[in-house]
Amino acid sequence: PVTRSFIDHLPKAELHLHIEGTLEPDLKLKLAQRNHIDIGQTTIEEVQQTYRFNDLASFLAVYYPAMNVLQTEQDFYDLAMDYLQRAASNHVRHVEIFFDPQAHTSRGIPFKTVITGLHRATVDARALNVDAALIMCFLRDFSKESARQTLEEALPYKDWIVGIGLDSDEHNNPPLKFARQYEDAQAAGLHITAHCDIDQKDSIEHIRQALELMGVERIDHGTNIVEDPDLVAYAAKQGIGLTCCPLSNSLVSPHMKGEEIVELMGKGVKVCVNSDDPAYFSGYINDNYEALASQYQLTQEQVAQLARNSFEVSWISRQQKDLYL
Ligand code: ES4
Ligand code: ZN
Repeated sequence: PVTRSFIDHLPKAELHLHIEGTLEPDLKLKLAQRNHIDIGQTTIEEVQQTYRFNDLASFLAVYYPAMNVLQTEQDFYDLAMDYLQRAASNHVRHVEIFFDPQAHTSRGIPFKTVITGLHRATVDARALNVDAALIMCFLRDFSKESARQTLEEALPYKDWIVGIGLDSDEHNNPPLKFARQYEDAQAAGLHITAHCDIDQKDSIEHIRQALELMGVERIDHGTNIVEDPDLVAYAAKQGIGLTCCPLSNSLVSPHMKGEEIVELMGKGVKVCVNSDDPAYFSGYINDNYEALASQYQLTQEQVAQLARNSFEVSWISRQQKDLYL
């Protein structure tokens, strides 16, 4: 049996974490007050009562409007710093943080405000013994023209960004929609990953496009790959990372997909465990490890393998990986 203490003390990397999804009810209320924004709730309990979702769409409908409280550079700094402190206490040694610039620029917040605040937090995180990098995501339900414009705005800051991701509503928004932007980002030296959420229409086709046609290095979620043995073999051979999120899975589907995670690990696919949107999905990274390990009776060796995988598929140098492993 795996104890919580074993999980707590295991050094780990977190590779699937939306910074906007770390907005806890107390910070949401504090920022609403600071920025004179009426969010319709005034207590933590009232905010928590809005967190009722049963699928991706109902979650995203609560998630995006809440971001209105984020207005200033300091707001983005405070958001990221609150998360990074929790990451440190979860023994996260390296984190690659997703952010959604279009969720902010589309409501009039300058790109520079967002990235400057987040970047300043990643610098200050070094004092917490957390190495932090940023992954810029395109909103896949926005146009490819909007993605192109966002990439253009980001390129002057490319030294502050380690890679590109794809998130939000997957329905009828395949990875290939952004093939050109992914090529351009790669040409600029950025790593690439994409969400293929669990149990979506066309899951396998989206995973195939992302892996075989676009050459992504990781898939975020992506556990539906088990349905296609050829793709599983390809992922194992290429060292593709799957960034799984058990508690997130269990909130948008009946399962945390533990059987799939264990099966993929057994087939040599580099799966790892992450928290996705921890303020909304009731748990940070160690809670995700604990839920998975207890519900599926993982061994200590399997849990340690998941943590090793998280460093292996991270976007740090081989030399830096060897320091953690
Ligand atoms: C997300 Cl669970 C999930 N799926 C797609 N996009 C997202 N953004 C934040 N969480
Ligand atoms: Zn996600």
